[in-house]
Amino acid sequence: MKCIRCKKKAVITLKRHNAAFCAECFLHYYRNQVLKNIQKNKMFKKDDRVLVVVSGGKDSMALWDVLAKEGYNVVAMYINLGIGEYSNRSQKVVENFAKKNNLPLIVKNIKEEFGLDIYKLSKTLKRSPCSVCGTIKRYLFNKVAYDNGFSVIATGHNLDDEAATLLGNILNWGESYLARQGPVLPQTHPETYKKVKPLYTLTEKENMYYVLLNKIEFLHEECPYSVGARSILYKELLNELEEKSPGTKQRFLIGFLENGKKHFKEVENIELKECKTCGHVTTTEECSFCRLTKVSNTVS
Ligand code: Q46
Ligand code: ZN
Repeated sequence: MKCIRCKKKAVITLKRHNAAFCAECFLHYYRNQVLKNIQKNKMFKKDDRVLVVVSGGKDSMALWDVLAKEGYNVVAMYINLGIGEYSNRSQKVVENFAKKNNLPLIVKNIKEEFGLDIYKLSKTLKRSPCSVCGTIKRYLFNKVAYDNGFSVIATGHNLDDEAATLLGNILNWGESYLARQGPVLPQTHPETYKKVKPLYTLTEKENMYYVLLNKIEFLHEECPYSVGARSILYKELLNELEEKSPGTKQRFLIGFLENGKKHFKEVENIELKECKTCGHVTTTEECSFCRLTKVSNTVS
């Protein structure tokens, strides 16, 4: 098969676009997609300070690399979640990349800095590790953005992630979630941040090709707590559909964003206040991060 752009031998086929590319033209297509997503959705400009959340996985590593190469003003942030060797290995990957490319990186360690243990907290509170982890990550992203004067937070969510989230939200008729789902989550308060997903039209596979072609080191293993997650089941189901009908995921997500989303409204108007302990913005008297820290002090 020939590359649709330069007619040289193709090495990558993208069935959903009915296209094939050589390595060079694939990278051109990839960069164009990212730049188009940023501009079309007014995510950020060249002079905005962007905090890029990185985990060491292929998606966030691809995002970090492409934004840095395109000249955006990015600083990466990595959180060591204290999940055994998985966390240590991912931290190494991220630190190596920053060092090799001379890029700024902020590292937070939830055990060492805050005494938080996701496993212990999830057992004590009878909550899933991912729900505890989500609370901690959301808080720290906002805190780091606030303390360091960033204007936007970017994450490596891809088309597969977004389509799986959409399927989950539809199966549960999560009206508020559906109203909010999209590549840009606007800022709702001076202390919360605009959150953007520049890779939302690119698949996991395309991100994988990007890191492989650029010889970017990444962590191949997934977080051990992701095993059995509902989102993985949704991804598998969507992959089956995609296999039989290429383009399904893209039609599902983009069709929703363009035609479906407008029919959903945020149900409640949440009032934001200051946490009585840390002063950061929250919906309750004390924010969930400070409550976790207190529980953690009683169990350790
Ligand atoms: S890191 Fe955290 Fe994920 Fe691991 S514990 Fe769950 S939420 S699966 S993106
Ligand atoms: Zn607080």
